Amino acid sequence: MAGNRTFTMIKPDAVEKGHIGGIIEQITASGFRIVAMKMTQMTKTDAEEFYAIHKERPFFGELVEFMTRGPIVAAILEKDNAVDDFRTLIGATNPEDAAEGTIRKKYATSVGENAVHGSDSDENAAIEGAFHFSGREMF
Ligand code: DGT
Repeated sequence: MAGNRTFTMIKPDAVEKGHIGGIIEQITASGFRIVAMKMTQMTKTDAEEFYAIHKERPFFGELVEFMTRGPIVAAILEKDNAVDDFRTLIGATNPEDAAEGTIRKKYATSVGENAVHGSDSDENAAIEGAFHFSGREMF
């Protein structure tokens, strides 16, 4: 049986620093299959829609500014227990709290510039994947 899916973005900070390869290597070495992947840049409208759930938070403007300042790598990943296992692999939102060996521990700078996104539920994984990819781009 195929595993279930999560959605990730390698964020602008990690792309700028040349960490795309290192992060993808760690993701695939951890048993995730890449279902879809592309480099793209979010517009302000895209980021406001993607992060609409955070629009009342004090850091919303900063978050939108950050997520649109350069390209990201968006991907859909497949594995049993994909959402939870991926959140374990990336580590805590704040890299200071992230476990040793996690992607955020290795590559993130701060709670705002935290290198990667990982969906927080199966439902959001499907919504976020569909935000970035058409059915023809999923394999
Ligand atoms: P993710 O995977 O990017 O959705 O992050 P989560 O689920 O680990 O963290 P969440 O949903 O609490 O926050 C979403 C993003 O908002 C987070 O990755 C970075 C940003 N963010 C959260 N707290 C702060 C903050 O205090 N300051 C700034 N500048 N950004 C924040």
